This record gives sequence, C-alpha cells and structure tokens, in this order.
Amino acid sequence: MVQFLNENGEFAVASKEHEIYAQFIRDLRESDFLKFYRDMARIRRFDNEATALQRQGQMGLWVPAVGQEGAQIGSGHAVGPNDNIFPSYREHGVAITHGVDLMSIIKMFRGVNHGGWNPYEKKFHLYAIVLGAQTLHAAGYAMGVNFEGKVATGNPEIDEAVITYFGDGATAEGDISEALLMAATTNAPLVFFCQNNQWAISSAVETQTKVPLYRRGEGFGVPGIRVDGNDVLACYAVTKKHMDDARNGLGPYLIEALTYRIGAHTTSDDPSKYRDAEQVAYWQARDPIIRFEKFLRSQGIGQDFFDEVQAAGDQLAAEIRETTFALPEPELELIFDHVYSEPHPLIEEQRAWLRGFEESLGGHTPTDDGENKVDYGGSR
Ligand SMILES: Cc1ncc(C[n+]2csc(CCOP(=O)(O)OP(=O)(O)O)c2C)c(N)n1
Ligand SMILES: [Mg+2]
Repeated sequence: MVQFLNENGEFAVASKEHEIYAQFIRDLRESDFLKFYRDMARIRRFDNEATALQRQGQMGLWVPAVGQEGAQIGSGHAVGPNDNIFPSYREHGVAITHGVDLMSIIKMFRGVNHGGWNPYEKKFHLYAIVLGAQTLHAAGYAMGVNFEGKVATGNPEIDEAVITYFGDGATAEGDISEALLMAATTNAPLVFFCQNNQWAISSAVETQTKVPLYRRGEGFGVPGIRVDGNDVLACYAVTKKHMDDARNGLGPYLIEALTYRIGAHTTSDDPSKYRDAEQVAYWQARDPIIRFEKFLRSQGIGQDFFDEVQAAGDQLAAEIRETTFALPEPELELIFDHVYSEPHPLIEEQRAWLRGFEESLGGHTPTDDGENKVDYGGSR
C-alpha cells in the first residue's frame, strides 16, 4: 500500500518502488498543501451541516462522506483541466475540486433538481445512484477520447483522460467488470478509482471479494495498486501518476483507496445495528484531516491558519443553512422529467395517475399534513 503520511502525520517513503509517486509530492508547494487542508475541512463542515439539515426535514436524504476526505480531495486535485470525472453519489469532496456549487448537491437531495450543474462545463458528470453504471459511461467516454485522437499527442492542451469513482460493494456489479474489460481491450485512458470504505450499507467488504480489490482488474488486463485513502498526499500522488500515464497512452489503471465510512451509509441508515464501535474508533484515530493537520504543524504552519479555516467553515455553514431554508419545496412531477429525451406513453400514464391521486387527496398531499415536517416558527 502506498502511504506517505503515517497516522502521526510523519512523512516517509517506505520503499524504492514508491519513489515514482513521491516525486509528485516534491513538486507541490506550501500553497498546495494548504489548499488540500482547506478543502478537506470545508467538505467535512459542509457534510455535517447537510446531515443536520436533513434531520430538520430540509432534504429527503443525505449521503455523508465523512472520513473519505483524503481520498476525494487528494485524487480530485490530481485530475487535469481537460479530464472528465464520472462520480458515484458520495463524491462531494471531488465535486468541490472541480468547482461544483455545493448548493447544487443539496438541491439534488432535496429533490428540487437532478443535480443542476453542467457536466460539460465542470467536466464532473452527474451523480449516479445505479451502482457501477457510471463506470460504463466513463469507459465509453474514454473510448471516445481514443477515437478522437486526444491521447499521447504530446500536446497538454489536447490530451485528456477520464476517472471514475465507485465503492467496494459496487465492484460486485457486472457493470464494473464490463467496464474494466472494455477499457483494457481498447487501451482507454481511464483510471478506475475505488473508494474501499469497507462497507456497502450493512455488507462488509470481506463478503464482496476473495481478492484485494486493487487486483480485481488483473484478469481483464488492468493493473492496480492500493493506496492509503486517509493519506491525502498519497491519494494525490498515485492518482496524478496514473492520470498522467493514461493521458500519455498507457491505458487504464485501477486504484483502490483504503478508507473508512465513519458516518452512516445515508441518513436512512443506523450503522450501530451492524458494526462495532471499536472498529469506528480505530478508524477515527486515522482521520485524514487530523493526520494532515499534524503534518502541516510539523512543517511550521501556525494556529492562525487553522483559526482562519475554522472561521471560513462557520461562515460556509451559515450560508448553506440560510440558502437551504429559502429553497422551494420539490415539485413532485419533476421525477418524470429527463427519464426519456422524447415524450413516452408509460411516463405520461404514470404522470396522469399521480395527478389523479393528488386530486383525490383534495389538495392535501401526505407531506402537507405536517406529519413529516418540523415547525420552524416562521424562520424557514
Ligand atoms: C444496481 C444497484 N443495486 C443496488 C443499489 C442499492 N444500493 C445503494 S448504495 C448500496 C451500497 C453500495 O456500497 P459501495 O459500493 O461500497 O459504496 P458506498 O455506499 O460504501 O460508498 C446499495 C446496495 C443501487 N443503488 N444500485
Ligand atoms: Mg463502500
């Protein structure tokens, strides 16, 4: 496993083979380190705020990424300006490295839009809830990059690569095997980034695979490596190396970032039902943000910086709260939009049924009766 920062935040290159990755860290400046820390702290603060807002009835669901900030911010910053990202549904950290407005994600989980950001502009595609589907989209896109000759031209303005994110549980989906095979046989410029957070809802990773996940691609011809997913520097370096290689025509690669989902699967889940508190405590002691803070302090970064980040977090949380309270209620019929690009009889039939059902309630939808709502005393 590639690791540069141990849990005490001490930097070391454990083996000669890891030198090919370590060079990318030596190229970083202090401002890059501070950016990594700021982004990890920002996304943690956002995530905790979003969980609270869901609990107050502001969103139907929230998907926390707490504990996975090192994997997401490190890898996200290694993606180049021409590259495209195909995420799953927990990649809020990767999203901010590519300028996605955090409120877009809140709106999606509130049900007032389908994501809302422009994937062509951000090069960060819409969240995919169907496990593994996005890896096929990414493989197809990366094959298209090859067809267009945008690989290994030697011109950084032209060359591009693709990265796709998925979880440990998703690897059991056939889609991911198919994507690995297609990427390998077409030498597509695609990095498969698996966040092994060790749980797929209540299924432990050991129940999903007999071999370490970084070796899942071998039989298809996709080499892989495991990286410490709670070490932001290692995640950055390993992703940078393999995205550069993909852009230079070396084909697909699989990265398994070993991390841990500290929170619940979603706000509908209670993880205390299926996992031990000791396991959570073990991983809390390996928190990616605390580890990086220790490293930064050892490099002479003072308390002022951490105070500034804390204040920025307070401000962000206040803004997110205020903006969320001002959002409209979801329009129920929005769920029928964009299922098909053209009108479709089955969708129209379902829409007509819903309208009839709502009318039969006499204007009172189940959410209007106050049962599922919190009274904000007029402050909403
Ligand atoms: C094709 C498909 N099957 C089942 C589900 C229901 N489901 C949603 S998340 C999830 C677990 C996924 O675990 P993992 O891939 O490890 O990702 P994580 O949620 O841990 O980030 C399941 C089974 C789904 N969304 N799509
Ligand atoms: Mg998982």
